[in-house]
Amino acid sequence: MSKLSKWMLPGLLALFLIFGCKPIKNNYLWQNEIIYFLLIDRFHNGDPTNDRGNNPASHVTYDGTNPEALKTYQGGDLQGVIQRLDYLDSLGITAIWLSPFFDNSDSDFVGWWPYHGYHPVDFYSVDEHFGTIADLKELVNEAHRRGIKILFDMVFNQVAANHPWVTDPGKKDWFHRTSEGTFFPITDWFDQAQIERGALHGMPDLNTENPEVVDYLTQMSQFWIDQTGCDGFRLDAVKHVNPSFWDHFNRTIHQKYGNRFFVIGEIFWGEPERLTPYLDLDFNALFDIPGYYAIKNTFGQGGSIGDLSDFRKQADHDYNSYPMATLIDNHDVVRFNVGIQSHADAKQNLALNYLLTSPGIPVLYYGTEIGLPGGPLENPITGDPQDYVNRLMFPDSLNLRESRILEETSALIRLRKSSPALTKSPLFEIYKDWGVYAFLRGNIDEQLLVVLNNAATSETVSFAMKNDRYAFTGLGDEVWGSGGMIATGDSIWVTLQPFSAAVWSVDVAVVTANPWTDFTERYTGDYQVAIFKYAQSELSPDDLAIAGDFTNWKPKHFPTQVDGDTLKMQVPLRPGSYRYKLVLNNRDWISDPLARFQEADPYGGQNSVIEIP
Ligand SMILES: [Ca+2]
Ligand SMILES: [Ca+2]
Ligand SMILES: [Ca+2]
Repeated sequence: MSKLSKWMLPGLLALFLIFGCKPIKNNYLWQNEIIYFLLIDRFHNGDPTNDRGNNPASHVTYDGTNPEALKTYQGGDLQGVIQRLDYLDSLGITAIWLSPFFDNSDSDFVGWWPYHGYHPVDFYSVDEHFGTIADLKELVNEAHRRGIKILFDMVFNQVAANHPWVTDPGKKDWFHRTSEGTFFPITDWFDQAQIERGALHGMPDLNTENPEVVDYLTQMSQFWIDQTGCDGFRLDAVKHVNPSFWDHFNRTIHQKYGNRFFVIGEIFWGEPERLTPYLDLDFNALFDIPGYYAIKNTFGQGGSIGDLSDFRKQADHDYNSYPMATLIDNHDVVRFNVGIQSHADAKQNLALNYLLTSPGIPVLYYGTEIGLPGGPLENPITGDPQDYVNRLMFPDSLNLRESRILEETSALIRLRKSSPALTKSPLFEIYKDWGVYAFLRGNIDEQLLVVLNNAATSETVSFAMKNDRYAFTGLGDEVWGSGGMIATGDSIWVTLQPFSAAVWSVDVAVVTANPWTDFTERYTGDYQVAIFKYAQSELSPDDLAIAGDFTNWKPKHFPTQVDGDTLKMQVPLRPGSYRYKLVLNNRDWISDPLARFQEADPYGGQNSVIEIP
């Protein structure tokens, strides 16, 4: 590594002025946190006497061969979380989001038990499988003693099918019902009124326009804050509740407990623009679900760094500097490592490198830090839903692989916590191509150059020492990873091992407010060209595009030749298995008639599948 002389001292100041000029929305009080999300039932069994709760049928031990058992309680409880607090403290996380602890139904719902906590029957008590209010208070106190904050998961959209209110004549108006008094399903996922009032997964839908219901839920929430001293709420199913409810609820809570009381909303849409209606409702942060898809597609499903950057650009516009909680997986999706045929652990580690070196409030799903396995959301043979396979019990002891992944994840968390630049500053792009991403994070004290290599091959790239956007004035030590950096003439050369990241301390003068750089058309060594054929004489090459995991599901054009009545499109792809559709005339999304494999898409149609060996 060669060091440069600091020939432009104003660099730090310029960077600060550019990075610092952006207005910060809401409050950033939680930007230093790293949140760990755990399902109480699946983390640790601290008290075997409560495993069967009020109904012995609620618990079937999972032994590795009976996945259906994962539809029942597995024994985890609040005492278990308390016993594992030292583990979480050493992992380095600073806050825990607990799955809902409310007393759940004592019976199953069409074969599924409410171990996850989202089917409450009593909002004022703790489920008997999880423990007592005393356990909950002890957990908050013990966490606080270690400097760890606690978020409760609040369920306001629905209750269990056998909640006593459902049959209470006095509570008839507490639910959204048809004129016949029945609940109705959500059938049109583009009809917002239906999304807010329909029965999600068949559960009775609370009438959150009714002032009695609003008061009940608000007072109940205050009860739990007053009882336990918890630090915030994760608010479930936000898009299924009327925005005016959230506006009122969040402002009421913040008025009484201050803006530091953290309320984070879950709006499960994949498109950044669908989050914008929720930006002015006084949440402290929202989950970056669209960002989850971009991360998964780029680091796990063959997407280019260009796709990730395109997402960032769109989100930067749509989120308008709103604080976002970032993630690589959670309990509602497959674990990151599912469906990745090769280098799954290395790819997950790189995704975590990106998560912990980029802006946002990182949220880790329990087990991700040890590479806990999962499976498809639908059983590939029966087609039945099986989200529970991504919710295995956290193991009591770790094998060598799990220990290694844990050490890598802990080290990354230490890196983020040791560098305020990684938590507080925006991202400024220096270089991007199909597989390599270089960006700056910086503040007045510290400037860092982060470089990621998303290829299965060792890669060397070069970029200008100085151009019309920035000027490097000094290259310092490598503070993370084991890359190589050399400055020659007017260029900086960086070499990175496969699926790896490195961070260098640098001095840079940034001379533009535009954080986006031009895309460099450079393939990494692991790209191959796949040919997609489409026989349709009236289409011109411009009329054919492709969208898939590997384009973050944005239609993309590639070089296309006409051969008789067949169009031949050349698409660069890296080894892996990918889902895609052809897009005709910028309008019609169809499965590929020539694909060897097809599989169901989430909308009742079919995705084509291509395997690149
Ligand atoms: Ca237990
Ligand atoms: Ca119960
Ligand atoms: Ca609702």
